[in-house]
Amino acid sequence: MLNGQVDPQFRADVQKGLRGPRRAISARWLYDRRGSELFDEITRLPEYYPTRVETELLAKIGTELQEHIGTSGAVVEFGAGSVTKTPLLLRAVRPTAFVPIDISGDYLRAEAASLSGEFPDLLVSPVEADFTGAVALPAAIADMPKLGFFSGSTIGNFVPRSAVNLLRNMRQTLGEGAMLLIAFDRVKPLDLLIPAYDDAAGVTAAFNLNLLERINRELDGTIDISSFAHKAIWNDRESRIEMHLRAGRDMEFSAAGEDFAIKAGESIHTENSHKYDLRSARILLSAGGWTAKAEWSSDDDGFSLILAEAMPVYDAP
Ligand code: AVI
Repeated sequence: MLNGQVDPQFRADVQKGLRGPRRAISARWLYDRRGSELFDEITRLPEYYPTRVETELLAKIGTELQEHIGTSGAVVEFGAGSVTKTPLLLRAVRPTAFVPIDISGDYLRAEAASLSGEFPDLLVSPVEADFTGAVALPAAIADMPKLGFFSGSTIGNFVPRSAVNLLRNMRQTLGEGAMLLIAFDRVKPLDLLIPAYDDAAGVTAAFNLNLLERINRELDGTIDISSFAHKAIWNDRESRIEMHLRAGRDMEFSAAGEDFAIKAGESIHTENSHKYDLRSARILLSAGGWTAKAEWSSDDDGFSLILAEAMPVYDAP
């Protein structure tokens, strides 16, 4: 909902996504207010290692990071940050300015207010925009060296083609010579991966099923949510965890003014979370115009932070 109005893009995505034959709805629609609360809960689950591991890693590499970057530039965060990770980075690199970019003004204002209190000398200048496109940064930071921050391994939620577009747009936003600190979740054994996306308390299931609640609420849907089940599947060929909503019986329902049918066992694909090894992460970065300069990994090599630079582009060889 945008100011009480249904986002027309949500309506269009749901109509197209439910028609089949391959049913899929973009993961961006998982994050309404309830979905964002549930995701917050996910980050605190014992099975969901990425948030915990990235926070530990950031705390550990602070001094080294500062040696690479120096101080006194601007940190530009893609997506409103986390209350723990962002302050860790700001304490390590002590920038002059901090620019969080997010599509949700509410999150941005809350983050800006809390950081201004915590870092009174920091110039906090939020930008309300869709960071997947190129973004105009505030004039006040135009001449400062820039460090982009893209945490959480959110790059994994984009299929490679979109991930490359995103990285290119980040390069355009930050400019040649900028640095980017970006998190990648690594390929790991399935007994760790699957529970991270299908936890014992059922929070990830509720997060996924909330998409159907949202469709019923915002698009006058008649979906029998109790007949759908959350599934987390490892797709080895694509190197990703997929979230699906699987129908437990044949169903007919309407939503967004259209009628749909789904058979028992068929599913709606709702999210991808790609997992990388360091080589493939470097290649992805390089396709997006970024050269990896330094890398830090958790002790079990399950999660990595890569510092990359937007170097002048030379065509091969
Ligand atoms: C936001 N993103 C990095 C999460 C992930 O791990 O892919 C989203 C998520 N989906 C289910 N659990 C977490």
